[in-house]
Amino acid sequence: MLKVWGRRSAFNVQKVMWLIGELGLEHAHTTLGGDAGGLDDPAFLTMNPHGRVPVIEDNGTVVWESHAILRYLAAVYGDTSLWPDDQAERSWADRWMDWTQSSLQPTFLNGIFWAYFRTPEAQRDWPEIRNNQALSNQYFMRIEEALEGRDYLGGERLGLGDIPAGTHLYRYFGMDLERPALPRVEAWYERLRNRAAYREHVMVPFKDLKGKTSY
Ligand SMILES: N[C@@H](CCC(=O)N[C@@H](CS)C(=O)NCC(=O)O)C(=O)O
Repeated sequence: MLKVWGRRSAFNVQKVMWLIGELGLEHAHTTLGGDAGGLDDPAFLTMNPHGRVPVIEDNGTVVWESHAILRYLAAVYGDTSLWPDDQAERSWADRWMDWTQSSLQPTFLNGIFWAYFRTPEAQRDWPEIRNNQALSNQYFMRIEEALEGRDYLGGERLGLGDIPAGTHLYRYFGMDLERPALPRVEAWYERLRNRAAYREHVMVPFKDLKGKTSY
């Protein structure tokens, strides 16, 4: 059976759990990381020498790095609407995944969620937070534009390209931030919230992480 290691509150784990839920894959989940610790356990480091979650093991194959896991699961268990066989269409999903990991995630998740929400008030670097907020809002405007004429970033149906960016929405809309008008992003978020797997694995309350600077 598919095995997954990670904690439910971890952003990168949520992406993977969301896809596992969408695919309806039977799995065994071991909570690891954060207060549960265990990332420096030698047996775990044998699987992922970086000591980070998520990690999966599937029929003897160990995969770490959330986006590598998403691609592995989509290739093995998904259909072509999730991650198309056509290389041009697939590259559309890949672009949104890679852009999210290299641009949106460092700016929003590290630059706001960590630097603002998870940092005690007295330690906040406001100029840096404001820069990241302006840049994040620009990035969400790029998504707003990309959603013109489509229900999902993937097109008519949920695709792999929706998962990393879509995982941000619960925190982006769940914090007291100034946001530009984003009607298409809000409609996309509404569609995602109508999906049971999104509600179960991404909409994990995060209030207890406020001011918590350690994992
Ligand atoms: N690039 C990696 C990042 C992995 C990562 O940094 N995971 C965090 C959780 S989101 C972690 O393991 N933190 C230590 C902890 O949870 O204790 C990925 O996408 O999987």
